[in-house]
Parts: sequence; C-alpha cells; structure tokens
Amino acid sequence: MKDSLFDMTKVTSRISAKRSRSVSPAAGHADEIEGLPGLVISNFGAALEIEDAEGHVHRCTARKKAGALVCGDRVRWQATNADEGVILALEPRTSLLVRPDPRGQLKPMAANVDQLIVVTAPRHRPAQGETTTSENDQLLDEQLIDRYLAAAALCRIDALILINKADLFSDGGRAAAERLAAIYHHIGYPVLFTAAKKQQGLAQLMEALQDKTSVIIGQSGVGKSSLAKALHPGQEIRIGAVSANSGEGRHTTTTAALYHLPSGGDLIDSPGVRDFGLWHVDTAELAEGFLEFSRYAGLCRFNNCTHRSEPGCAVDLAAGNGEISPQRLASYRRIAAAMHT
Ligand SMILES: Nc1nc2c(ncn2[C@@H]2O[C@H](COP(=O)(O)OP(=O)(O)OP(=O)(O)O)[C@@H](O)[C@H]2O)c(=O)[nH]1
Ligand SMILES: [Mg+2]
Ligand SMILES: [Zn+2]
Repeated sequence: MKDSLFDMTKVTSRISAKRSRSVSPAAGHADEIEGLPGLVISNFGAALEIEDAEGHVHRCTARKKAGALVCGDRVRWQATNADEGVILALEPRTSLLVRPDPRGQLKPMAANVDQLIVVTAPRHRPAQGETTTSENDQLLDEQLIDRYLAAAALCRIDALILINKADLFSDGGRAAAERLAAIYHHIGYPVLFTAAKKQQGLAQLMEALQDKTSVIIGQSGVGKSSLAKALHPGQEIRIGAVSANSGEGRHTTTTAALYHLPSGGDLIDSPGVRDFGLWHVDTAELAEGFLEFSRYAGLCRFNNCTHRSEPGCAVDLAAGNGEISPQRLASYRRIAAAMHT
C-alpha cells in the first residue's frame, strides 16, 4: 500500500513545473503582473476568501490557470464589486503542505508555511463504568508524530510538538508523556504542554508562533481549533465534541483557515487527519526525515544501508547503546515496512 500523508517536496516540484508551463508570460515579472496582491485565508471549494493589502476580506472565484489554491497562498486578484473578486494568478510558493484525499490523490493543504505545529493529546476513552482513564488509554500516537516530523524535515520546515489536553493526564499518563517529550527534546524539537480548555501553556505557544506562518495539524479532536480560539478569543472558530465511545473527534473543521494572531504570527487551523497515511518517499528519504540518524548514517558498513536489518548498521548500534532512541528507530522501521507492503 502506498498512500502518502505528506510529501511536500515532490508535489511542490511537480506543481511548480506545471505552473511554469501554465502561467502566462505576463505573470513572470513582479512589475508586469496584473492585479493586486492578496493572501488566501480560507478555501471553500470553488469560493475562496482573500485578504487585500489593507486587511479587507474579499470572496473570490479563481481563474483556472491559477491552479489549486490553498490557505497561505499569495495571489494576484482584481475586484468585481465591493467585496467580491477574481483571482488571476498564483505567486511562487516557498513551501507546500499536501495530504491525500480519501482516494489517495495528493491535495495541497497549506502554502508558504514556516512551521508545523504537531498536536497530539491523550485519548480519554474511559471504559464503561470507569471514571478515570488507565495509563494505556492515554498513549499518544508516536508514529503519527514521527510521520509529521519527517514530512517537516524533508521540506525544511521547522516543527514543534504540542501535547494538548494536559489536564486529562493521570499521573502515569503524564509521566509517559514526559518521557516521550524528553526523546523529542533531545533530538532538538521544542515540545510544549498545553490545555487549551483551561488556558494553560499558551504564553509559550504564543512566543513560538511569533513572526511565522504556522500550520496546526493532528488528528480530529486533539484540540487544534480550541488552541486557535484560545490564541484568538474574538474570532469565530468552531470547536467540536469528542465521541464518548471512541474518544475520537468528529471532524468539526472541514476547511483550513488562516488567522492573524493578536500576539503575533499567522496560524492556519486545519481539518483533522483520520487515517495514518504513508509516504511517497523512498526509504533513504524517510531516513533523512529522522534528523538524529544523520550523524550515524554515514558510518554504516553499507553506504546504501536502510537501517532496517543490515549488518554493521551504525544507526542500529547507536540505538543499542542508547545514543539514539530505540523507540524512534522502531517507529522508522514500522513506517518503512508499511511503505513497502
Ligand atoms: N479536557 C480538555 N479538552 C479539550 C482541550 N482542548 C480541546 N478540548 C476539547 O476537545 C474537543 C475537540 O476540540 P476541537 O478544538 O474541535 O478539536 P480539533 O482538533 O480542532 O478537531 P477537528 O476540527 O475535528 O480536527 C472539544 O470538546 C474541546 O472542548 C483541553 O485542553 N482539555
Ligand atoms: Mg478543528
Ligand atoms: Zn544503517
């Protein structure tokens, strides 16, 4: 099975190659570009909302040659009346985040992003008659975190791990989450604990979002929109309930939306990811997405070592003596194995 959750690098190059053929010569030079500059702040299928240079919002349709537009895209547009317009062209992107639709087709999700905020949360799934959750029910989804982190690394986008709903942890659950946080912190990823519902941990998050465009991603129900709302209290942002039976969210957010935070920085709230998609990258690229492997990868006996089962693997050795996390190597191997079945 080969369905990629995120493969920004390849799609970016594919899309830019396509775009360079389809955009008219007039769009090639800043001075010659027709239309006014705008920023896509939401996308409801055919209708998009763009913000002009003065911060006014216009509902727009897009010319076909502008291609598939997403939040964060910089565009050229022209007004058709007071608050409506048409998008003429797409400006070059610095990055593009994509994910597969239910049929496995890669769809762009957000553009010009500097940072991924990978949100995870304890699943509160009390068994029937139970009032507290056991430690096992509180496990965070490490493999999904690792997929997102690898995606960010491969397109040179910074990543930050955010453990939300910290108020729901039992003592054991909290200790397990802290052990996990220590692993990522050691690699160099910032890790924050928040409780959006209780307004906890927000100051540090605000600081991390300053002067950047960040996209907040994670499974449905982890509290992405709750965080966006906590950071931007005046804004109308829908928040959903979590199913009492499964502990899963209900896909409340259906389209991405960009918010300018009063505390600084832009935040793109995105719909939750239901499936555990895989990559359209090869094993070597996947390994590069595990940043801490790079120090050892050059020391493997075989220069094309995939660090899965080869003899003389320096990454395996480093995991054996605790220099890198055995959990991360196991996670890499599981993702690599799923990519090749
Ligand atoms: N206990 C607790 N509940 C929270 C916290 N943050 C969010 N929630 C609840 O989690 C549920 C889902 O929150 P949302 O913000 O809609 O989650 P989401 O990640 O945006 O979900 P989708 O839009 O479906 O992807 C809501 O009932 C929130 O009130 C938190 O810090 N603690
Ligand atoms: Mg949401
Ligand atoms: Zn190796």
